[in-house]
Amino acid sequence: MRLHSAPKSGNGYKVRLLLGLMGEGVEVIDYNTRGGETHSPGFLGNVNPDGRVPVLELDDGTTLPESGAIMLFFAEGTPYLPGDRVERAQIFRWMFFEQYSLLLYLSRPRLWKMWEVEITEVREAQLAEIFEQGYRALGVMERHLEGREFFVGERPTVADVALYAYPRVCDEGGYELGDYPNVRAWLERVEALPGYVPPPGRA
Ligand SMILES: N[C@@H](CCC(=O)N[C@@H](CS)C(=O)NCC(=O)O)C(=O)O
Repeated sequence: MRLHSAPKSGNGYKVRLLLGLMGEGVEVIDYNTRGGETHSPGFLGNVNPDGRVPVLELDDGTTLPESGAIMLFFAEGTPYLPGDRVERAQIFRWMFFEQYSLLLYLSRPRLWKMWEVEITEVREAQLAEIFEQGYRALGVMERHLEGREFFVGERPTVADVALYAYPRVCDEGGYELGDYPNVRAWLERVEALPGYVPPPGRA
């Protein structure tokens, strides 16, 4: 199996973190997403028609894009994805929340900083909206974590791994977590798990 990824990809990091926590590893092939490598005809035709990483390539050549799908593939049959129907549905709920309400808002300011994108007036206005939505999503997590150690049940699941990646590096885009003590305590709880792997470029 091979994981197609990119060095600074938060979505690729989610998969590497889950594998680390599970005591497993995978061969990683890194692309230069900024240079457009994931939009070459070869990549679009053979790896992912969406032009994005991560993509898991199975030994028989089957390709599986989307960090959530890849994590569910690896977590099946482990404590990271329990068998109980309600617990599973709650895990999916948080993974869908991460993709729709959190990911883009937390990743975009970081990406623009990393790529030194010029902040025009239009982008300035977009950033204000992005930060508003990003802090709203962090507020949802903060409220849910009140009195809880992890997002679903009493122990870490694939939902925690999915939700962890972008809040952990959102300071690189200018977010501050000072008003989110439950989120900060939960980040530290994840960091204390055996097999924890730090995000790219962070100790
Ligand atoms: N929903 C996808 C998002 C994947 C995604 O946005 N990947 C970024 C890297 S973190 C990418 O490949 N960007 C390159 C591009 O969009 O051209 C997932 O969770 O895997």
